Amino acid sequence: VTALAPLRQQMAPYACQRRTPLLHSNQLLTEALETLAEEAGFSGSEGRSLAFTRAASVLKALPGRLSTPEELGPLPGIGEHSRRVIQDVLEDGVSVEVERVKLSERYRTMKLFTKIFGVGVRTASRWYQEGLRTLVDLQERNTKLTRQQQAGLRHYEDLNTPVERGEAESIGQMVQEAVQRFLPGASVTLAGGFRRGKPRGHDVDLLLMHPEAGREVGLLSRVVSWLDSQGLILYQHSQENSFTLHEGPEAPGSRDVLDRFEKCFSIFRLEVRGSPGAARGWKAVRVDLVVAPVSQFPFALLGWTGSRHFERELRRFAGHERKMVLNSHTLYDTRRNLFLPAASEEEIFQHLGLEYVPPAQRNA
Ligand code: DCP
Ligand code: MG
Repeated sequence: VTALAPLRQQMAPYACQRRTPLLHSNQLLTEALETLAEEAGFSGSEGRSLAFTRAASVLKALPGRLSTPEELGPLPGIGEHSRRVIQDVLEDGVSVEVERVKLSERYRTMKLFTKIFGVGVRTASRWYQEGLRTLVDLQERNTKLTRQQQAGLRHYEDLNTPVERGEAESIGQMVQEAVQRFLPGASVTLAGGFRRGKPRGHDVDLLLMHPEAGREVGLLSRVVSWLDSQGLILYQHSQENSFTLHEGPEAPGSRDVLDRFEKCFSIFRLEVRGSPGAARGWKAVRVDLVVAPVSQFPFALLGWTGSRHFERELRRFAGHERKMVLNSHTLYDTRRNLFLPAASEEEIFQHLGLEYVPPAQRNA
């Protein structure tokens, strides 16, 4: 009962105060809780979803395997419902509630639809309500699809086949070569899950920047046009930079947008040998290209490395504990009314009064 006790006592309340490795000892439990988090998200219950995500995240930071519910003790961030699920899985190997969710028509359909590039919970939910159940239904009933969703449907299988690290690295290299053609000295950084050490992921997140301020302007459209002319791009839509300090520190964090960097959401055509897609010789891969001005780069890197829960917790910690506004562009101190510049991720953690957490330990 006491095996985990000493370390449990050190469990800090915010995920950004903890070290969360990629591999941990409570996979069965976190999968169950994350299924419920996902299902709550599908139902629009953001609060419930967050509670399950938090509980799962705490378990990921435990130093060992939980074997009895008692070992949990008064661990922070694990509510009543999550405890019940944990107890069920520990005692019976499964949670009846989770198994029921996984089998439910609604959950399965929502999962199928939200796995289409460009389809969020709201659209999937509407389709479900309209009686649509399969990808074939979407085609047969002539469901209105955006250009993005059409591409998502066309490449559904490839885009739901994990991207391997090697594939992410070759795409990074392709982009690096294109970048060098137009702006020598610019850099391409692999962010997202791969930077946290994940061996595979759902997409490739790349940050572009140049060490001299302003030189990055105009780079992305040239790079994308060139890659396109080489037949390497199957789909893309770009978004202009819309960040300005004059909007005030809150603007970039507004609900509807993740950040305001110039970026390109794309699907690359990646040559592959060996499965999958081997027969065809190529595979469709989701790639996000993001351009960060050098002064914002550490914030962009921190924001795009994730995990999503780690990011959410960083921002919550900054706001509640420090009265600061953190986003992927800047850090603003509302007590002193000033922006806190940073030349590295380490400096951002310092400003926040947090111990530095390296990317491999941000798998919250
Ligand atoms: N991100 C975020 N909020 C979003 C989208 C992205 O905070 N709405 C940040 C955190 C993510 C990172 O950007 O870790 C990349 O987003 P992904 O959705 O690609 O997530 P990962 O790269 O972590 O996972 P995967 O392996 O599935 O790509
Ligand atoms: Mg990613």
